[in-house]
Amino acid sequence: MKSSKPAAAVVPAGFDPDAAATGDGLFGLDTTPEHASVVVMPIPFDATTSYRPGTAAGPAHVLQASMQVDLEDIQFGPIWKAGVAILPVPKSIASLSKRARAAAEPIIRAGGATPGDRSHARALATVNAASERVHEHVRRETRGILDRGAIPALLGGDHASPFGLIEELSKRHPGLGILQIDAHADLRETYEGFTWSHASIFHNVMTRLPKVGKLVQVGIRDVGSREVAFAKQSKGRVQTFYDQRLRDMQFGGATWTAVCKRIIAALPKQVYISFDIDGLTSEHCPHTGTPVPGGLTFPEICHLLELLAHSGKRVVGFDLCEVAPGARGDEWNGTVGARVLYKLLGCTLRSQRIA
Ligand SMILES: [Mn+2]
Repeated sequence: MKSSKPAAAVVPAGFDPDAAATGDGLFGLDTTPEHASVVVMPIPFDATTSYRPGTAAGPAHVLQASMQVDLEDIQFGPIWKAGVAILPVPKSIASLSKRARAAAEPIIRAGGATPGDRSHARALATVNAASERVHEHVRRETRGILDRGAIPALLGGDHASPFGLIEELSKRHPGLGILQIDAHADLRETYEGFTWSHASIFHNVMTRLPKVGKLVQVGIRDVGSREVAFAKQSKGRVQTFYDQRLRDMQFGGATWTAVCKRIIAALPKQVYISFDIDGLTSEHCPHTGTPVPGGLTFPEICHLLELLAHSGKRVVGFDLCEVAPGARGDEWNGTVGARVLYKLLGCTLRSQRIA
């Protein structure tokens, strides 16, 4: 186990953070992964998004939009100086996603796999095997990043993509807490027959990863009865702050600061953030897989992240998932996603006293 800080980021001589982006890395920087404090893994995988696919294009979309993000951050300062890099978008995962998606399509159209249907069974096996290959890829990349002493982050892809990252981090930080920002609980045992559905990520995490200490869910506003029961039966290991209940606290006079402090108090010392873009209000993510009315605004999220960064908790990694480009190249989701990504980086680095 290593916890050494990475070598100081190498800022290219003459780099002007206020000029138009010239590098082709994240946020127009040209920091290499070897010199970065945070390394982002792009995972262009989206086999099971049931309502509207497209998040496989998320990493490229966010990367492109990130060129327009101004680098001085009002909350977290010059985040970029800590060294932020993204790995190349893996073509093997992109083509795996296409094949898995093609296999999943008839099942999604049918509203789920029919028990006893042989072609469905074959398709499920194909999709499940593809998902496991993604997890193996993510585990391997995560180990490489952690062994260099850097902080791992993941840019999805659908919300099933970060399973391998959470697994590796929970091994190194037993008792790890997860802060999940999401419209959906993602606690379904399986969804439409897929073991690794985006709607099952936290059921898989909480049942397969015993070293994860706690899941704190925020912004949830679309759940099934078995998901509610699963959270209730978890004896406090899953704590859900439903979107409506957050609003009720505010309608009753609680400030957003007070609400955020309650959320942060529910987390253990070591924290992983899993950010599904649909946790935000749908005007922030009109093209995401499954938008739901209600949700958090961008300034509310920024306030939560800033309080978390200064709370004494330590953010050890994060993911941002379900960002999808719109039809005809609409860039809005990418624009929001790139800014959320910069804030997540700022929160993480500040919590570790790096930025
Ligand atoms: Mn989700």
